[in-house]
Amino acid sequence: MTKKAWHRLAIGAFALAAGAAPLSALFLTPDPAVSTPDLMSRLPSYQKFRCANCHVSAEPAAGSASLNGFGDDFSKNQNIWDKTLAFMNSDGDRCLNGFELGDQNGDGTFDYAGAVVEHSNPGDGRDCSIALTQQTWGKIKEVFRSELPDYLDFGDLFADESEGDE
Ligand SMILES: [Ca+2]
Ligand SMILES: [Ca+2]
Repeated sequence: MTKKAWHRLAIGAFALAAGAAPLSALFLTPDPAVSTPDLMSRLPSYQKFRCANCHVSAEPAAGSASLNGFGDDFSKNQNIWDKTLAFMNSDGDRCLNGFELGDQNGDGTFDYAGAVVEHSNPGDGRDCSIALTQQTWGKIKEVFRSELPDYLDFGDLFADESEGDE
């Protein structure tokens, strides 16, 4: 090979390397927008809120991929969904993460029959509503009344509300 050919080859190799560098950086950089689908699929359910289960933004990009409380806890838990994470309440509402994602014991299996969909968002403290209306509460008390063992006094159980009932 002539000196000129070597020179051309060197330039070609350099150009190739320079062109490939940004491409490899794209795959090697831990870009949340790239890794999110894989991480998301580790949750027991994610169809409804998708990215918003873990991210502040529903459409996170490189510059706006901040994690919400649940995303933070998930990350601290090595991105593993388990019992520890299921029993935490990352967003501080009235529901544990496991309840919100439909896997209360954190074994990775969705607890309910039918569509595998989140009950609510584990990273949004405003959305977990247990539909406990006055009517539902009445039903619960009815069940307790009928199931109450003899040694328990119903009045003790609902002491704060018994004034109006009697
Ligand atoms: Ca919660
Ligand atoms: Ca929530």
